Amino acid sequence: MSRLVVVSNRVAVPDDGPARAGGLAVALREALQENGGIWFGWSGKTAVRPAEEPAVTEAPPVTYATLDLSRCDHQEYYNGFANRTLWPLFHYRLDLADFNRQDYTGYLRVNTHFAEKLQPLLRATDDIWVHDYHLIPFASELRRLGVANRIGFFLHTPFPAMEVFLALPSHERLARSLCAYDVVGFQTMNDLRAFQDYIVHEQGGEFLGDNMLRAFGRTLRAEVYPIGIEVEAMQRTAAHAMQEPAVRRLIKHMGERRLMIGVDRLDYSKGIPERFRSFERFLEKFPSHQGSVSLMQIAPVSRGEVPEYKAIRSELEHLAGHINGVYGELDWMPIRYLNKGFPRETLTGFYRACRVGVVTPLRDGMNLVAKEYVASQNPHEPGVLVLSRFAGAARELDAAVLVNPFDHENVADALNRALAMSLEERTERWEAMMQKVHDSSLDKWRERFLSVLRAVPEGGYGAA
Ligand code: GDG
Repeated sequence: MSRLVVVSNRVAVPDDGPARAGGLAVALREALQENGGIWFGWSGKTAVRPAEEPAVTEAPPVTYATLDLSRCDHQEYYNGFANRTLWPLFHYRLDLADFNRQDYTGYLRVNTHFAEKLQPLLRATDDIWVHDYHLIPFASELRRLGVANRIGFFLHTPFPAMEVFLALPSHERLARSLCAYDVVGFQTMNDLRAFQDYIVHEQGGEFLGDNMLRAFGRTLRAEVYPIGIEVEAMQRTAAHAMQEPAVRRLIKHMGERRLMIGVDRLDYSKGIPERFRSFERFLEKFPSHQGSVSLMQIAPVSRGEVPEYKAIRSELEHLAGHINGVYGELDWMPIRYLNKGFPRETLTGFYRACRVGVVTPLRDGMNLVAKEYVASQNPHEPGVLVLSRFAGAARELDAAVLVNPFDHENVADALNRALAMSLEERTERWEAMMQKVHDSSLDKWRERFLSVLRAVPEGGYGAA
């Protein structure tokens, strides 16, 4: 079997400690361990004068190779084009997208540099798997350097509707770069259709059937691979986690009162302010829940240097303060807003202890929290998932209580309905969702993608 080379913006180097390795990192590491390979990408560090060559950590059969970024590259590539242009645009936030040519140049520069540094480490038979919007041009840069290996790409975010993508001044260049891959994976059918639509209607590409596309002189496979979680591990952890001190403290403190939980990186795509407003409407509309139901929102800070992320942080502090000030009592606070992260085990215990999981992003590629909440439930007394129809996860988890996160009235009603739901209905919905969570587990996602990538004919589909 050929080696695997994983390329992602951040690399989960084992030396960084177990805390950083989320489910995805573990799954990718396992794939690398099976056949040996390289995990290549940014170290997460900036330097005034970054070393020319990658720092290498050997953990046979896996090699971790990382590069530092200069401050300017970090600003233009990461904080700039990736997180202030592509991220908002791919999440339908044209109002927040900043189209700055200098950032775009920095984005291309880093992709070129990374490709040049990976190329000497490659063997002709390696299969290369590139992840996410930071690295869209990576394959075209490798191709320019003569790399003819199989290269796959998975987009973790949504791919926006054609009219939105067209607003990007560099849309054609990025689409051309996507077509330099042999396999392009999306989270949902919606994303795949948006991509096909753009390729066929804007670029005159051809849909060949069987998920094959021909455009920009290349033939590629574009398909849906919904990402998942490590289901069994999560179920086991959640059952044990009820004994965790933090979880016991929470349960003891809550007594007879009931909790709803939201867990999100502090990001405007996650709809947290809208969620708080809906929760306020819920308290106003159903006053019997005042004093007896709280929303616990865990929101570790992310991308703190990007101005829009600073703005949402202060908006949330203001909103939580306002709602707690208006509705709070001496012995009850409606919103528990925690601006920090928790260990994974504690988090699964929190999921299990909370009657309602509130996952209401305005737009999300998949949203793993939705699947984690479901997998963490006690099978004899499962909680209810309230899920945004704009999360990729809603395509599979249609047995959740689906909501429109922009409609506070709708979400308030759904929260009330979730609390009132009979055990029978909760169990029925939970079983249906568990089935879906199993069907698209993280292992299955990885295996499906890699088996399709490995089936690409030598020299690519064009050569077949
Ligand atoms: C991108 C796409 C897609 C959160 N707080 C804590 C913590 N987390 C973990 C969750 C979950 C992960 O972070 C977040 O995953 P999501 O899927 O919800 O969201 P993104 O970070 O935006 O991820 C998304 C995903 O890629 C995968 O393809 O689903 O659509 O945007 O696993 O549990 N983990 C710990 N403590 C916390 O406080 N330990």
